[in-house]
Amino acid sequence: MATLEQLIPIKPRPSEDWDVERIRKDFPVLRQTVNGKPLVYLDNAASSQVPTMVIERGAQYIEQEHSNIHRGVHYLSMKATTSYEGAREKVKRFINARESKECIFVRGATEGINLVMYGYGRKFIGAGDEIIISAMEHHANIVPWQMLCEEKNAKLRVIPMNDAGELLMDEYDSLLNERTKLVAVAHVSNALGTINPVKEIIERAHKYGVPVLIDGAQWAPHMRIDVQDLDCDFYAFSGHKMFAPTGSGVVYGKAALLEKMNPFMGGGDMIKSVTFEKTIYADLPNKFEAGTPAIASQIGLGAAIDYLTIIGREKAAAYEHELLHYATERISAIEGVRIIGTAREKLSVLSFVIDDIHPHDIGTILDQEGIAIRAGHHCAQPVMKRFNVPATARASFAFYNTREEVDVLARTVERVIEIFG
Ligand code: 7TS
Repeated sequence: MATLEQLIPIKPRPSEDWDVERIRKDFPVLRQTVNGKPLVYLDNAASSQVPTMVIERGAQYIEQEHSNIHRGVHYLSMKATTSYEGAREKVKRFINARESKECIFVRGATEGINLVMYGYGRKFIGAGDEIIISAMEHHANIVPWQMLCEEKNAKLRVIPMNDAGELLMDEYDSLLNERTKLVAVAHVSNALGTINPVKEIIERAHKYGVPVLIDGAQWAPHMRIDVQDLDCDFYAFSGHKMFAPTGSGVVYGKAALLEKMNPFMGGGDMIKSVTFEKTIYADLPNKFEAGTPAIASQIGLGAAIDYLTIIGREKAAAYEHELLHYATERISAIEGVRIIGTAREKLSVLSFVIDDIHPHDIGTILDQEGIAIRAGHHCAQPVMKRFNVPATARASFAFYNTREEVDVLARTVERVIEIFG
């Protein structure tokens, strides 16, 4: 059993002047009661909530701009195109890409990873080649690579982790070789909360000339992304986990790589010219955006980026860090609770199990008290197997959660133990 000190993520920084009650007013969904109790929303790693500013921007598009982009010469189409491309500019600044054409709009991290698998993997990975992922990947960063390996007769290699849920970097070194053609790892594990040393992972892969895809689905809502500083080759994330509507998301790729990749899907908007003999593809980013995209959602993502900028990402992150620290302290102090994922560097996620109580039962009783957590394998079944549990209960935090909500969670977890004990 780990000591309390080991369970608590390092260095909580002061949250200074974070006015959480004011922030909460920005999120209408939080005002409701569930089963007669105030909603305590702790399922942010699955989907975060949407602030009024983002809702209003989406409504404004639908009320005043709704039209198809890139095609029309008419007023509304031009307005919609400007807003959609404006959102791309915001993404570019948000992740510090060199050029906005490196930011491809997709439905979410899953689609982004699949785009790289189809566009890059199917073209450049062949028989006998190897792809390295980690032991803590979400299925979205496992299954596409397995599909590719099956098709191409390539091999999937997996970086193992220790009992705290930290990658074994020496093992990573021993997996890298001249057959390695791609490394794909999560920035943050959705099941454990571990922050992976992605800069180091990228640097070591680049020594072999191997491109690296980072699955940033759990990092993007919380921390600054700088794709140039990371020097990652691809970076994927989902809008609905970062205060934007579903259907929004981004996969960043270095222009030189995107240029030489195959398109993901064929159709309208991704071509320069089409004859029955030959199609010439459009330039970036359109080459990867076939058909009518989720215009309203991506504009919403742009507004979510604005929102994060206004409230201050650094302050939000510091507050969240402190909250995770507090929650870890409270939950791990309850007798019978075991935290799954005790890495030194963690973000936002607190997974736990209670002896002899199935996480679904924990989730159901918490729901009766208005508390939304996730219970299950979190689309990370290999992680469950590694820790020898069928599932975990997972509370995941955002900057609008409060210490009082953590107290309610802790009290209710104690009640669960009383009921089943
Ligand atoms: N990668 C990671 C690390 C994730 O956490 C998720 C979703 C995905 C990829 C896929 O994102 P999507 O938006 O394309 O679905 N994670 C979770 C979760 O933890 N609970 O529900 C979805």
